[in-house]
Amino acid sequence: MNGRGQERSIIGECWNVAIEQTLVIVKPDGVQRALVGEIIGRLERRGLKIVALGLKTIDAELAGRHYGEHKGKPFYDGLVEYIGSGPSVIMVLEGPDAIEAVRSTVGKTNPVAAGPGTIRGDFGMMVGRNLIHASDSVESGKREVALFFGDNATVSYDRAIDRWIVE
Ligand code: D4T
Repeated sequence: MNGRGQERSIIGECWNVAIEQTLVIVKPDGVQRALVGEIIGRLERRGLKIVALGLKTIDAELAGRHYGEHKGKPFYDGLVEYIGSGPSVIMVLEGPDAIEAVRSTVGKTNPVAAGPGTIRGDFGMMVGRNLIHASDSVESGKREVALFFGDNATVSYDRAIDRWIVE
């Protein structure tokens, strides 16, 4: 049993919690507004580990594959134009319950509705300039990591601080 009275089940080095990977994009407005360090810093300080990272302008073909579920919606064309309007910083973050941890740090899709203390709530004003993308489920995380980085492109390594983050 661990300190919370739960059965011990080790997944990686983590008790009872799945170690997940999530795809995060600092969108072109985040890059142009010089918020890359601030945004990555918040996620790193929370405890997430960077396991892949790059800078790239997302072309219409890649945007179409990433945002395929939104094809036909009124905001789709503007979304594709915005996401391709300049370079984005694209990364894979890893950690216990990483999908939920990152989504809660990012805040609601519309920055005006996102709580203070979240990335969108602190830096955004409009849904069409909401600074950051984060995978919304384990399945979409896997699909998006493969879409942007291909298979086996993440780097596996240990950090000395991990034992102070993961029980
Ligand atoms: P992403 O995918 O960018 O992380 O955003 P969310 O996961 O938080 O939200 P989403 O998939 O519902 O929307 C994708 C993307 O479309 C933009 N958008 C959305 C927009 O411009 N107008 C809208 O009305 C909606 C719903 C913002 C995010």
